[in-house]
Amino acid sequence: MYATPSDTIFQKHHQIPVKKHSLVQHLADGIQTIWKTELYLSPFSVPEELGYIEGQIDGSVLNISNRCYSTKRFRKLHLELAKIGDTLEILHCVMFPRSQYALPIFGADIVAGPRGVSAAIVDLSPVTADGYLSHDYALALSSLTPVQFSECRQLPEWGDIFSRFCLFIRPTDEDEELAFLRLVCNYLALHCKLSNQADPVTSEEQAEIVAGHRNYCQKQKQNDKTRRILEKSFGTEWTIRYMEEMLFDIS
Ligand code: BLA
Repeated sequence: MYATPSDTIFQKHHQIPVKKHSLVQHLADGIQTIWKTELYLSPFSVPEELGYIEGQIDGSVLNISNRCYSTKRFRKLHLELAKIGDTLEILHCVMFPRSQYALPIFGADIVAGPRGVSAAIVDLSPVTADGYLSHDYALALSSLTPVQFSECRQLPEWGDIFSRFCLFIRPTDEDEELAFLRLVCNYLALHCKLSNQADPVTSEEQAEIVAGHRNYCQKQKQNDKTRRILEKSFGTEWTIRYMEEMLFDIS
């Protein structure tokens, strides 16, 4: 399997280590390592009661752990791990830039069930009015070694927020899981490097970026698959609050 896993991430609330799907665990490790290596992390205060959450779904325990940071150019780096009984594991990661910077939104999601990973997605999504990534991002992404996956999945209707570099697949074996892991780490590393060089924009450009962030969050909130899982455990009202305040808050 993959190299140097750490079995202890996100387990401060558990006496017994929780076994994670290896792709989920390795990507969680990889994301945090890159963040710590490439960025200067500051604390981010997670809304009260939303850091670690436990509920019930169809008789199984659902638990969600959130880890957040902020940096000079990102108002919120968010890594969430969710586990539903022994059946479903989810990794959710979004990096929200501060609106003074014309930076794309890094997003990744993995959904792993008993029959393996059903959905693995990564993107650097543009938020400028023209809907395109800047030249430096497009060049850096185009320069990555292309990877072939056997099952590419179709994006839902709300997925028009994603760039042409968005990868949405169902990995069919361990090699493809590893290739996905490497690709996400490459996207993330180049994003951290390019973002470290970004200068603030004018207030006019900032207004456009705020609109782009708003659109990104609105579209993500149309993902009924996410909503349904949360609603089943925690009800409609809580889910609305969680999606608005924790997953896709505007600022
Ligand atoms: C799909 N997201 C899904 C699915 C589930 C979740 C169960 C269906 C899996 C499948 O079709 O095989 C569930 N995802 C969650 C939950 C959380 C979560 C409960 O993050 C959090 C608590 N979703 C994101 C981000 C992206 C994203 C950041 O949160 C992309 C950058 C994408 N998830 C995404 C997409 C789908 C998906 C595009 C497929 C939706 C569809 O096919 O309709």
